Amino acid sequence: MEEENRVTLHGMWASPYAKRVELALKVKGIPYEYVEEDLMNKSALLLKYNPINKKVPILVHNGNPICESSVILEYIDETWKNESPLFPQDPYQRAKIRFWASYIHQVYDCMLKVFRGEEQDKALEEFYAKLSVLEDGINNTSLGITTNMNNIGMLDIMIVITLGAYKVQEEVFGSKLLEAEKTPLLYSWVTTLIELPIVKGITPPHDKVVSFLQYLKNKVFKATPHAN
Ligand SMILES: N[C@@H](CCC(=O)N[C@@H](CS)C(=O)NCC(=O)O)C(=O)O
Repeated sequence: MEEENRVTLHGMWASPYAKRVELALKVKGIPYEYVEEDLMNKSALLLKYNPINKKVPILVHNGNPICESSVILEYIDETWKNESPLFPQDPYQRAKIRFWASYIHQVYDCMLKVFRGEEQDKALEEFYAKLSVLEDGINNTSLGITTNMNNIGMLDIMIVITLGAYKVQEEVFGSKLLEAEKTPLLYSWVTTLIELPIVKGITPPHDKVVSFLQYLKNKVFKATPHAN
């Protein structure tokens, strides 16, 4: 790796936020070093680079740390302007993508509530309602969601990291999350994305994810039911 264009990603293998960044780096073809962080015992570098939130992901580019996954994704797109743009050029189209990216993030937050098991029926209802809005967004081109797998963009990254592990999540948490009958376009979008080699390349092994989610369910979520 050239010294003047050195890229390091500090992540944690199960972190969806870090996975968003990892996928963006792969889509852009940017060589990088990966540093796996132990979040129970944060490294001196993690604390130095992200003293405010003390979280991963952190991208370090030529010694400069960039924190917060959405900020990092925009930084990557603005810095490596190659033929694989994550965002469109036009400001209005960019604004729409940002809007839906933040909406997909809300879907993720809602899914976490389902996993935590608090007011689960209400949380599931809210989750399905959000998926249905996304389905309408895909169906209606003027709303700005496009699902063109030839060029993976910001929304592809957001949706595949949020819903791509739906089968494992359904297995561990026991709630149906994604169904072809209810949201066919969304289902087809997600299931097409998870089969792409670039996505498979960043997907952790099934059994490892099952064990991790079981640990979250039985130890972490039970101990801290209302944390974010
Ligand atoms: N808003 C942040 C969230 C990042 C985040 O929550 N990272 C988690 C891992 S999934 C973390 O580092 N947690 C450590 C901690 O909370 O102490 C982003 O988008 O990057």
